[in-house]
Amino acid sequence: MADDLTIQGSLSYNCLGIKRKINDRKRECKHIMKDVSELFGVRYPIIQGGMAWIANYHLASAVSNGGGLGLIAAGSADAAFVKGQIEKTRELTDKPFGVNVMLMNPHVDEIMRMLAEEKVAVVTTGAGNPGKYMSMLKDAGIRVCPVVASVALAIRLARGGADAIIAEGTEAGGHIGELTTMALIPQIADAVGIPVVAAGGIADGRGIAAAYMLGAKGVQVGTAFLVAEECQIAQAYKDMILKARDTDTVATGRSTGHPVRVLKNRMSKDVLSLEKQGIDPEEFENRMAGTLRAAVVDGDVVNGSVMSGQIAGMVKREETAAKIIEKMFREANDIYENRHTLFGAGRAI
Ligand code: TUI
Repeated sequence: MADDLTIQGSLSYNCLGIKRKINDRKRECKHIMKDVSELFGVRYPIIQGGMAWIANYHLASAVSNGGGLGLIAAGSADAAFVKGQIEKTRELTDKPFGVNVMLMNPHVDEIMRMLAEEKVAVVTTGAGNPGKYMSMLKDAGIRVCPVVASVALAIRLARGGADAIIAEGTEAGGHIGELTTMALIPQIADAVGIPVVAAGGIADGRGIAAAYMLGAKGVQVGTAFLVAEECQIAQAYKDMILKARDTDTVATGRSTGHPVRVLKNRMSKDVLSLEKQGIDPEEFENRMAGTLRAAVVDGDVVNGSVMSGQIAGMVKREETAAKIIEKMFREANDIYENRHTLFGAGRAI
């Protein structure tokens, strides 16, 4: 079975994370989703979602130490805050990690300059077009992986030098696009010549295997990491994720053109009603200000924005980030190895 990632020559790990001594001194992956593992220099082709207010140095370093690519979320913070997070992450891991930059952040220019100076391994972006920062980041040797929700933007950014495209379906939590993961991944995979990472609705091995079948070479996972032991959000937020059912999320903000998926609560009910009444977009933004922080930091899951993907209904256990990753990939490998022909005997009759 070809699924080994050789790390710094003398050791390799098989799909179960078991160390094996080998002679090859090259960094080399042989598994079928190797493009993304190799691109980031990580064992598992998984990126942790860059969740604003949530993805801090604790979570990012835990995911990177667990063999995935941990991300620090810049969210709405300034460059000094993000730089501090980078320094703390570097103290906790010597593995590659990245920073997610939400492009609606008012400090985005200074953050991008700081990231180029710090030469972080990977920058992912969300909620916009990062085209104007591409050459600065690339010149600093940074892997740039924009999150997109459409084929058109994926093509533009691939042409502009992106190293991979994170294609995020509307099942995801937080700021979302319109298309589902199922429809988006194959269309983007067909349209670009760089690796595609699937995001939105993935929380177990079935999701990884499905993403691969749709043309992705890696996955991004957010909601499942909300309940990682190293994720420092308020316990009330975690409990709400653990108790959520399949139909418990809703998208607020569709009327303003910035839809955001959250768990249903009093806040979502109120703002959806205000949207129905035709609330002015600026008033809407004011109404939403501080609601994510309220949920994440204060544990106010009644009046706060409890951002979550649709897959929350399947997230039932608090575990370490490393265990979450290992389990997902063990499941994915089992599915892949045990696959049979999907119909017939493999020959047209
Ligand atoms: O960015 C995210 N998810 C986020 S960011 C965030 S912070 C926030 N807080 C309050 C209100 C709004 C945001 C919470 N969740 N995901 C990545 C993502 N990007 N999903 C979809 C997109 C996207 C959508 C349209 C990217 C580009 C795009 O088109 C832009 C263009 O210019 O064409």
